[in-house]
Amino acid sequence: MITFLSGGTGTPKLLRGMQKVMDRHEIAVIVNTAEDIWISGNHISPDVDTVMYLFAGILNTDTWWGVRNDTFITHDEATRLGIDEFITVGDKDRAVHIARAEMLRGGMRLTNVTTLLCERFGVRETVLPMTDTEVTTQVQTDLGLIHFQEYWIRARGKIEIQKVMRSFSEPPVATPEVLEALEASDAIVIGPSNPITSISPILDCAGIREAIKNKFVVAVSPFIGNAPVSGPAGALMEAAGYEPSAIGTFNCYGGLTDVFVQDTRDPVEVSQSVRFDTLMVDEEKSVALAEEILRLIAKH
Ligand code: GDP
Ligand code: FO1
Repeated sequence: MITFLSGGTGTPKLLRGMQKVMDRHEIAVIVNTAEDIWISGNHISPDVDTVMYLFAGILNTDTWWGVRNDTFITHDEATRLGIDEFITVGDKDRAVHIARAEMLRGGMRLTNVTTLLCERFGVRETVLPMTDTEVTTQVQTDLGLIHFQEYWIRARGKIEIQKVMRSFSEPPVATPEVLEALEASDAIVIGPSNPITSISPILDCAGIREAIKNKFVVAVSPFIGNAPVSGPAGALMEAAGYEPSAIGTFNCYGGLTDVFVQDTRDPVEVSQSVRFDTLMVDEEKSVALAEEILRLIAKH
């Protein structure tokens, strides 16, 4: 089994390829939940949903969030009625958020809620939230301390970030299911996700670093040069005190990485790195990178 650490865009692109070249039951994904947010009484877990929809074959791969061909009737009507839904929620997507919120309010753990939803979508891979504790990434800006989604979606990432913080009711701990998956894995792949808002929240759950310390860990850079392939990783890396590059990413993973994968075009040099085409612009590219990574793991 291989366990992947994932956010909601870069690693899912790699998983799209892995699905085609691995036995799907041999894929486990530990997913970031620090971008989760309650909207209109419902619970959005954007990264969990993206991974789940990908495996269910219904993900909108133009945006890498939401359900393909979804409608926005409820969102439009709620907005007309004066509800401040700054996140555009699709109707089918919302049904998942309603179901999740109901189950959470009923006292279920997010892990069990996710397993149940995955079963209902016919997902064969193992999808595990990093923790059952609610964790929220917040950024310090001139508007004050705001939820990461307020920064990225409402402010369109156009305001300066002074600091990145995480809040929680109690320190997040890796679930038994997460620790079991790591233990049973031949290798761990840290996909090309945002090191600050996707991977660090996973690594910082108590028990995870310890569980992967002696495993074979491959990490893929989400940066080419000084810019991420997409999204706000550059500003977040700088706010967290890291260089916005492959070197900053490597340093952020604090010695956990055995093999570091950089893009062939990346002018930045990282020791211990191997070079592949990591720009997954289509399914074919995702499959090619997945195959290269599997070859690395087989050679180990
Ligand atoms: P988020 O939860 O939506 O922020 O998604 P992730 O954390 O999973 O991924 C965001 C990161 O994916 C960004 O920093 C991008 O640079 C990176 N990314 C997106 N597409 C690609 C790609 O095709 N190749 C590589 N190497 N990185 C990518
Ligand atoms: N991202 C946007 O930029 N705009 C949206 O309106 C938006 C809606 C949305 C709804 C459900 C969902 O699961 C994700 C959604 N996203 C949207 C993605 C968004 O949450 C972020 O891209 C990631 O969390 C960033 O890491």
